[in-house]
Amino acid sequence: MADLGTLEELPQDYRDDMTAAGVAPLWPMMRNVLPHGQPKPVTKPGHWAYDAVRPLLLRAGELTPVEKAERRVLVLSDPGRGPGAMCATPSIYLGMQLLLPGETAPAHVHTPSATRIIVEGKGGYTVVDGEKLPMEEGDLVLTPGGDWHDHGHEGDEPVVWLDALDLPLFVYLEGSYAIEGPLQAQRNRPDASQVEYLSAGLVPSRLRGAPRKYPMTRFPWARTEAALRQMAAYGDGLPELDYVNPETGQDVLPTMGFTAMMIPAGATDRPPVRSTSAAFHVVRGRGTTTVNGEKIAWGPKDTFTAPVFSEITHQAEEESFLVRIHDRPLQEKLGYYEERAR
Ligand code: 1HN
Repeated sequence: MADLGTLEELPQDYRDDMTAAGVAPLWPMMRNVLPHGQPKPVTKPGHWAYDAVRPLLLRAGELTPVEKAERRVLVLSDPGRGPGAMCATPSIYLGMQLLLPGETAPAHVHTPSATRIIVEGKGGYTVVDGEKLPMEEGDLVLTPGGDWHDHGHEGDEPVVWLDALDLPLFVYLEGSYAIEGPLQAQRNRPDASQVEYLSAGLVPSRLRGAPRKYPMTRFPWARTEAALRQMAAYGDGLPELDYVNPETGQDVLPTMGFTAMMIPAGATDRPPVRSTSAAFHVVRGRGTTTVNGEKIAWGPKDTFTAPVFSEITHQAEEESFLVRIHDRPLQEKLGYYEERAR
């Protein structure tokens, strides 16, 4: 391996002249941006126990009216970047959002894509481009970049969901912005998961060739769980299901991917090392995950994260259902997604 030297080895007058000219030598900094063998992530594993976050979120509900907050959210900050970091991994932003009965969160549209996994409460809904999407525990709801969305609440208890956005990428690219607008008129019909895409393997015939870019923006949990259970009963290995666009079979969003996992009580999952970063949301269950030797003991509704290239081992104490949020779609588009055997 070449010894690339240090900045300090260079004469001070040369360093001053470079600074004045707005240039810098690459060689002393080369390994910072191109480490050997695999990346050296700044990101550290994070764990947000729902029991700890929930009271803080409810307090936000007392302190800050939704009209003032636009979105009432507590951001889950990557421990490697410290408090206030607007990301949980380099590509994934996570936040816990609270909506109280009768509240509405105003309509806006933005460049990043947003997704929700519903954590607790009944009666919440999101309107995405005029389509009203009911939010039930464990549902995955998409608001793809460029789609108008507002939230509402017709129930009588707090509704909480986990937001996952590809916001950090857009911030890095200086491409993140929003436009505000009036609440949307809602089409008076059930969402596409209950009509056109009610059944896996069936798509509406007359739309062939001209479907919406994001035809299905709600994935009801009940179906996901039923499918996982059937795979556990009749499939090989631990059941995992990827969420896909029913018209294309491709990932549901350009940069973020979602994988539902079931780990039976007592089972261990030891996936390959992946080049992706990941966030895990526990829909139900209890267990332990080690991320690069660091132990995370999780329970229902908790969220935890793993940096890129992590060695991850999950052990379920109880029958557990997790959703893994990752950036494989982005990495595949960039051409560097990789898995390494352990
Ligand atoms: C956003 O639009 C929502 O629509 C939630 O609920 C969280 C975080 C950053 C930027 C936009 C929402 C967000 C967000």
